[in-house]
Amino acid sequence: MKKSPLQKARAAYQPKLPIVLTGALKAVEGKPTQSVANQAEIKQLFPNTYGLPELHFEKNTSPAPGHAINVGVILSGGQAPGGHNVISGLFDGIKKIHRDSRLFGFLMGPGGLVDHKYIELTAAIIDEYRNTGGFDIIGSGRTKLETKEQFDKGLEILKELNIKAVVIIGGDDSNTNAAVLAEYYKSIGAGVQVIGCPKTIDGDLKNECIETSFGFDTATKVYSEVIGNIQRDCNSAKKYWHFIKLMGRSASHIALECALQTQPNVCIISEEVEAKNMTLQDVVNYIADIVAARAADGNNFGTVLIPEGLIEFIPAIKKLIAELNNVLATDEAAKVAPADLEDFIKAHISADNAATLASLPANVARQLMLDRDPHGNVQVSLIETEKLLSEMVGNRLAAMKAEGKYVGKFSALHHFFGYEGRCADPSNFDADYCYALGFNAACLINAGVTGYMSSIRNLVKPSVQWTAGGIPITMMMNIEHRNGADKPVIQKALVKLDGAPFLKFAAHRDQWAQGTCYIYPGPIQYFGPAEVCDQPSLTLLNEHKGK
Ligand code: FBP
Repeated sequence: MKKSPLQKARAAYQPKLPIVLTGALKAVEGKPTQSVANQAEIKQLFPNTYGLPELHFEKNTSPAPGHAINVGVILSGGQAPGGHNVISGLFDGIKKIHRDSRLFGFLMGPGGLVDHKYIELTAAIIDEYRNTGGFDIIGSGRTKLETKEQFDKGLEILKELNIKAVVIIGGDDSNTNAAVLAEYYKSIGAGVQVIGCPKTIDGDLKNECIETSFGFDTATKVYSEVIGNIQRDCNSAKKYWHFIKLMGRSASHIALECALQTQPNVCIISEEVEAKNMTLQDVVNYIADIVAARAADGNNFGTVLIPEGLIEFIPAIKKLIAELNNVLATDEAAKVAPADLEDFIKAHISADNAATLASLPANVARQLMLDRDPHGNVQVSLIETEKLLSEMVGNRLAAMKAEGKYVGKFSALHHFFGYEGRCADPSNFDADYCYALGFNAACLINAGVTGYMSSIRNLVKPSVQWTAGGIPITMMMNIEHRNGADKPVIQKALVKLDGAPFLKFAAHRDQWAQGTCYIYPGPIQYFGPAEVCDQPSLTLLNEHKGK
């Protein structure tokens, strides 16, 4: 594979492992845990893996000899920078336990386990991918692992390859799968451990014990660089409003982090829109008022950050989606021919929801009605919210002009940043964090546990001071209504409106709206002083300051 000069230099980067993971270690058990909600139901569904204690690793003075072990690894869901380092950390971790340990990668996501598609990840392959972005080492996919047939089919190949543990690198849905798989294999005495690793650029897989998901740091730095470049452009030409949609299926962590990094004129936070019970028109009016106020100062330009998931948080649309999901999950709907599905849906939803549906542009309504990913999520990345909002803002400004409330010119440009950042080479933070997550997963396997997520904490400190351990996945679960039924799932972490990152944004946003206070973060730096290269996200820093 031909490499760029930066790739060559970057390949030599040695991720900084937390000191606690560098020598012999022992697992120390904490108190038994409970799920975040619905304790009785989750306990009943996970009788073998519920209530396990948290674990943390400490140095050990009398290490036990390690045994060779075969491990499988799966990359699941959307790409996130650092996935290759989780795998290289895992590889180095199991090799440290015993040099004859072997790592197998299942291809194209959880489907590879079920379909028995895999490769052995040798040292030569791993070395090609250290510190690189992407998931191309084995590919990723969104197959949902949920049926006994899938689990049993997977077990056939695990037995054939003598694999004793599977590491699933994924977001909330994929780690839910990991918990279900762990429970099933334990219940039948399969002798296969399952360990999860917290991945997603969306940043919504986090809680008290998982400080951040990997990939968020790099992706938001890439988006912030480009937003900064756009801001410099618009402050130079002074003639465009840029409507920028940012990935993050549900929560607005990405938009909030980018706002903290770049200080745009407007940033919408979906969780606030929901809390204030705002309509789409309320959001439009809010933006139009800022455009008009800037125009009054002679500033006919600006930036608007829009979280990808906004549409789902507008209460009326959220209600509509919930009913659509229920209707789509019925046996009756399953029998309807695709061409007749829209009419079927319209005939089966309430009058209120039908009115909301009719108020939306046809392409948005279609997306909400028909497109779902395998986990039942609306594919919000396909909805052009940035264009929808700018069109509505344009209409609102025209009405304000007619009333004499707006004097200015409004010319909008549109951007969607998502795929640009998901496969970037990991920042030093993500390179170190991911390597530690993978290495730590090997330590959890060696400790003999199953149904745990790899947990590396103390992340605002230099990486050598990070702590390491494992969190029972059932601890993060609650019951939610998905695809027409109540299911145990990992609770998504939304932006907290009383949390330090949002409060910091809220305290400054009026000033950023009227003034032009842009920050231009510039590109990720891999070599240079620590204050330039090793800074964690502002979300993480503010959350820690707020404690
Ligand atoms: P994960 O939750 O699997 O990490 O994926 C996150 C994400 O990047 C979202 O931000 C986005 O909505 C979605 O994936 C898009 O996925 P796809 O490219 O498969 O449509």
